[in-house]
Amino acid sequence: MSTERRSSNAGAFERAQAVIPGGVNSPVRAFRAVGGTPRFIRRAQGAYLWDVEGRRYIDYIGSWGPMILGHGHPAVLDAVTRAAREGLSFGAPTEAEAELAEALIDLVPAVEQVRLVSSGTEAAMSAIRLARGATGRSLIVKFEGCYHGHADALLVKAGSGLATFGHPTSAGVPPEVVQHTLVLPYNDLALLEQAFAGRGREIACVMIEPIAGNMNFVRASVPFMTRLRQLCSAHGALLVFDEVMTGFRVALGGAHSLYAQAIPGFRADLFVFGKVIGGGMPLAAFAGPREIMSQLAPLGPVYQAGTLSGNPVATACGLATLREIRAPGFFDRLSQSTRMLVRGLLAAAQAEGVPLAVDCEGGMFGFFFADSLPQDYAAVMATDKERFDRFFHAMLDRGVYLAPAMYEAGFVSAAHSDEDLDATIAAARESFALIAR
Ligand code: HOZ
Repeated sequence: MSTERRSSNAGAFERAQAVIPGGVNSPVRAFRAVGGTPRFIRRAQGAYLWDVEGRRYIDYIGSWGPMILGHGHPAVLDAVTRAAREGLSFGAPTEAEAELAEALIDLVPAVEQVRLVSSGTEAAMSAIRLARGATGRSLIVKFEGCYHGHADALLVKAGSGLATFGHPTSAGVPPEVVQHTLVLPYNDLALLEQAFAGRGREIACVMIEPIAGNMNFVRASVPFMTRLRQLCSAHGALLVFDEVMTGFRVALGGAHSLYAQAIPGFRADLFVFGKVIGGGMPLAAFAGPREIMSQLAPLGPVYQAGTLSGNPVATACGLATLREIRAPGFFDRLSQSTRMLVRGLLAAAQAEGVPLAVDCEGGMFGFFFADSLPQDYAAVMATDKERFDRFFHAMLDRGVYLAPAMYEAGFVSAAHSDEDLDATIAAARESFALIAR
């Protein structure tokens, strides 16, 4: 293998494709939705990524959400290296795990106990098992376009990579495994009412991305969430908030804090967290009230385990990240940056006569080539994909790294400076001009 071949994106992709299916270890990285060659990343610092060809990009993926402080934050690196020197993994409990659980409980008051795991998939899968164990029921409800990781029972009409590939349900998931999964359209009150009227007593839980980041950026409306909570309570079903993307990202208390502000007495039952709580290391969690969480082994009959769960290096990384985002004014500044970005994108699109709809919350944003914001998966799929794909490549050519599919949210970090945002908006203006033709 020549050095020259290894130091081009095309060469790196060719090499990877020979030994890794599709050349990637997670399908959305392969640029299949937008076409072209994925950038192979060599290093990252602050708001930037550098590929193997030495090109710099302003990064709006942030490892799909975790890098809220930007890359290589000194306090995080320091905590990680200190922890690594003490030991990489013990397979035994540590005090830091309780410290991280305490931090989560402090930030999300609806949570009383936390179990740490290694990925969002594992957390969502475990939350479903817990909900089924705690209620003695089998049926779970999810929404079209929401993606809760790749556990079999949840891989039905999902967003993210499954939307990209036009196969919303994966092969290899036997019908018997998903016979207990009911999928409803997002934000559709009438069908929600109908599902509960018909099968309410069978429903163990309803899992929802409160702001769906796996079909770009679609909020559950307040009336929808209000009624969902009422129906779950009335029928003894648990409401599970999947905050893998939104947790500690759209606000310090996650999306839950936004709905709790908007809906008097609102409280989800179980939570799924990931991304920001690991700060870029493999760490996720599921959490809820003591009464439900105590159904888990070793206390209760619901089994769940993991060799690397609560890994000391990942835990140190998560703790250091949470410490930083709790600094006074952190979310005000982050939200201001994100708003500046989306307003700039909108103005640039309008200046070039390109229809664009934008939304954001905290450090997470979405934009659609459409006249208005979609409310469900079908509407997201009806937005202008061809325009998105051309825009994506025009931005990439100008050194801006957006998610390579119109089904994904974008992320701003604390490391994005006003100059970075201005440069992005300038690149967008040129890109909109190009695609307007
Ligand atoms: N949920 C993320 C994308 N929407 C995960 C990234 C991945 O699938 O690689």
